[in-house]
Amino acid sequence: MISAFRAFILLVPVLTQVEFVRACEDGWSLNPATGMCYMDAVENKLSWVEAVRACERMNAQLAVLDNEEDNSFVKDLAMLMTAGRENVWIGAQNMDQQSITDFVWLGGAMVGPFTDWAEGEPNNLYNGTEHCLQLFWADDYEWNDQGCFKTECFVCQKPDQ
Ligand SMILES: [Ca+2]
Ligand SMILES: [Ca+2]
Repeated sequence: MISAFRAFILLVPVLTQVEFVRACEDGWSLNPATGMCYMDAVENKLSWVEAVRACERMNAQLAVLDNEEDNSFVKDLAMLMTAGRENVWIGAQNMDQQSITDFVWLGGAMVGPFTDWAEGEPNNLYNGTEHCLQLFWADDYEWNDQGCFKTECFVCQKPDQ
C-alpha cells in the first residue's frame, strides 16, 4: 500500500514531463530524500544473522540507518509494519566487543556520529550478551542493543531502480 501510493505520487509529474523516475519494486517503499528502498511488510521473525541472510536472498541488505533521513523514515515504516508492537532488526552489531558502545554497520563503517539510542542504551544487558542493533518499539523505535539470537522482525534495504 505504502509503496504503491508513494510511486503514484512520484509518477504524477513525470507523466507530463519526461524526467528520471525513482521507484522501488512492489513491496518496497522509497525514501525520496535518499533514494533508498525499504521492504514495507513483515513476513517472519528471525535471529539477527538469519535476518542478514534473508535480506541478501532478496538482493538487499539489513537496513543501514547511518543518517537522520533514513533513520526517521524507517522508524515510521517500522511502526506501521509492526502496528507499533514489535522490535525490528537493523544492520549493525558489536559481536567483537570492542566496547559496549562501539557498533559496526554492515559494510564495515563504525556507527556514528549519527546515533538514535533509546535512553540508557546501549546497555549490553544479560551478562553482556546484547550485540545486535534493533529499533525498540517500547521506546518509539529508538535504538537498542539486543541479544542476536532473539527472533525479531527486520527491515531490508536496496537502492532505487
Ligand atoms: Ca554488546
Ligand atoms: Ca539493550
